[in-house]
Amino acid sequence: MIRYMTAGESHGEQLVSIVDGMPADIKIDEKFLNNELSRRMVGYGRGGRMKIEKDKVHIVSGIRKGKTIGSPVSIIIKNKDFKIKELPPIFNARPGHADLAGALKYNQYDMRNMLERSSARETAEKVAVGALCKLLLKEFNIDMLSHVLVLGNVGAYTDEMSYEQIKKAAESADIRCADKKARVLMKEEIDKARQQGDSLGGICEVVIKGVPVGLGTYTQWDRRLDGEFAKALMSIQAVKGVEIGGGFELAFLRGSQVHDEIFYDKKNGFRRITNNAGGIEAGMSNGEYIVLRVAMKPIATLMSPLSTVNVKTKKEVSAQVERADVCAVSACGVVAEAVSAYVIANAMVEKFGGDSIGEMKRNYESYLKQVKNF
Ligand code: EPS
Repeated sequence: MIRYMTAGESHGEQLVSIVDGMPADIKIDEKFLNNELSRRMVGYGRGGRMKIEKDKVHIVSGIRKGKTIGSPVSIIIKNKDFKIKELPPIFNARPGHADLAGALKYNQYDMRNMLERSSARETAEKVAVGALCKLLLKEFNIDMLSHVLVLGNVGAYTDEMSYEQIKKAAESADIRCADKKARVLMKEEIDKARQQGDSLGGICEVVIKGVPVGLGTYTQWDRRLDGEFAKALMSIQAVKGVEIGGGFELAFLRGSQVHDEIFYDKKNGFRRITNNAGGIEAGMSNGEYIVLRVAMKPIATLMSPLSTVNVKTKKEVSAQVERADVCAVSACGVVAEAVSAYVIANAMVEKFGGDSIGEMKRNYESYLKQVKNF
């Protein structure tokens, strides 16, 4: 099993993660890892912090001669904006942030102690870990994309676009939206929100290609692949909703309109024409593209702050104003990819045995043969 933990505060010295259970012999391409970190940092609507940071991985264990060796991999990312000791205390709790519940839970009046760890700065480490998992997935030709589907009240239209077209279009735009017309309107929305001291959320979609049939299982609740995705995606900072395939919309339709009919031909084996299930049936991958969506709430720090209470004086005040992003939906898609890469990598290791890539590949090939000859 692959497990990981992260540590580090937003303005602390550095972020750290330890990734345990990575198979041996994965080629580590640091350029790829750093490129993944930069994909997370772009995005129209991000704040001043992204101009300060130049995120780069520093791998300090688990690798020798450019390959994993089976022992835990630890990754450090330095914070250029390291100034945690100088930062003033926060007593005016921001609605929507970790401030108040965290203060009461940890018995701390200075809510800087909540802000610093709950900040989405931590997602830099999630992306580094996800990048490592993507290197494992590349060995099995598993690829993924993410794009912005909704930002504020603007929706993108991508129904007629192929996987490759969506990927190319999203990667070429700083807003990470594949629909050219929607991009313009989304940027206008962000500009408007910025002028009004407000913030915005949205919806991102992740599509994963090349996942074999049979990852995850229906036999136990905590081994279902859909459950694993829901947990990983829902745990991203500011995410309030997760959908798989047709998601909530399926509830309004009839069974005959929803379920993906099954066809068979000698050349391609079993196949579907529709994919309302989003590549997962009964907690297992079914061999189709996996389609996931996350809804991100608007950023909680507002330049025109909401009403709140000072936790020391108990008086009504305006919420703390801090430097923040107006909108981080574009970054959220990259983070959603990263945690999805972790879920798939972990499920691959579970199914195909994960001490070395060679062992995994032998088991994988033999399984594919079994499926083909079924
Ligand atoms: C964040 C607040 C901003 C964001 C930050 C998340 O940081 P700062 O308080 O330093 O201006 O830029 O995101 C990152 C630092 C990052 O790397 O994505 C928050 O409150 O969650």
